[in-house]
Amino acid sequence: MNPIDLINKAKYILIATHENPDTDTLCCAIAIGSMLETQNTKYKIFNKATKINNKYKIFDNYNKITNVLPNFYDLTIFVDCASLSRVGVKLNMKTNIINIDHHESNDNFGLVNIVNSNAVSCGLVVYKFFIDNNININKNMAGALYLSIYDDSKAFSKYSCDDNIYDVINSLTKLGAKPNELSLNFLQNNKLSKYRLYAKILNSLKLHNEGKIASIHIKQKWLNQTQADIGCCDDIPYEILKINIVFVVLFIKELTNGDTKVSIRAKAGIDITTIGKFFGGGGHKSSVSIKFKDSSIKSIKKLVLNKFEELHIVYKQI
Ligand SMILES: [Mn+2]
Repeated sequence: MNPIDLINKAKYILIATHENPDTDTLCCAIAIGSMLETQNTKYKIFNKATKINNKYKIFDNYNKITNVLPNFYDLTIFVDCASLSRVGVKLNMKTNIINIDHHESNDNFGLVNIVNSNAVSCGLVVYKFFIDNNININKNMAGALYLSIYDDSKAFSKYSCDDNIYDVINSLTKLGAKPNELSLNFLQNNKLSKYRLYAKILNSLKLHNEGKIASIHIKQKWLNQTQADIGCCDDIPYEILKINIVFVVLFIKELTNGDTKVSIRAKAGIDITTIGKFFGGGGHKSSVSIKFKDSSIKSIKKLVLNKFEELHIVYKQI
């Protein structure tokens, strides 16, 4: 099945992004939305969140992002979602589905699956989709793809960045992405509340296994105290990984519904996929996320640390 045919014959398209959105999922959706706009196709970008960071206002079609599902849509394009459930709500599954992603754990849930687990960002997969199908990339699309690649590659610092990424970035800047403008409007535009929360998270830092594993956490009450959003410090595990003795970081978050999420990040060369799989989570080789139906940070931390010990992940791989 050709994805372009599916897009052309659709009357209303829903672009679905994942829960607790990051820049990759939102910017991929913005880029695809821009493409639909140029061909006058009706669409909305769905995200479960009630509030989307207004940094994304720099994109023309920011107002297409909504947490209200349209009454009718006949095609759903998922971006940066390893599974249907990543969206966080039940969507109309009677539509055709195009699944565009880069997660190793993607279960190919679409009618069409455009999945490349070697890509450091879903933005790279979307870029290739545009190029392969001779889709014109305008300034809005180029800027969005630039940011999605910049953010998911952690500023081109991840081990999985290959030299192709620089060719793509070069081409995106030629197509109108302006790194300096984007950096001023997007990267240097954080709220003060982020740093209030950052300080609390840094204070929670504990080292385990002679410092090879570090853990940090967020408590719900800190979000109230600082008025910060839960996702605004998602870059902090990468900061902790910069500590020379640390190889793995556990970032434990109390969620509003009483569940707990553990995001695990590892230095290049350490494969933590087995930990993710064991606890029913998903992700990539060096980054997995797991949800627990339990709100005790202490007991969950112990559970995960014991599993690391049992599987000898850190010791065997260093
Ligand atoms: Mn991604």
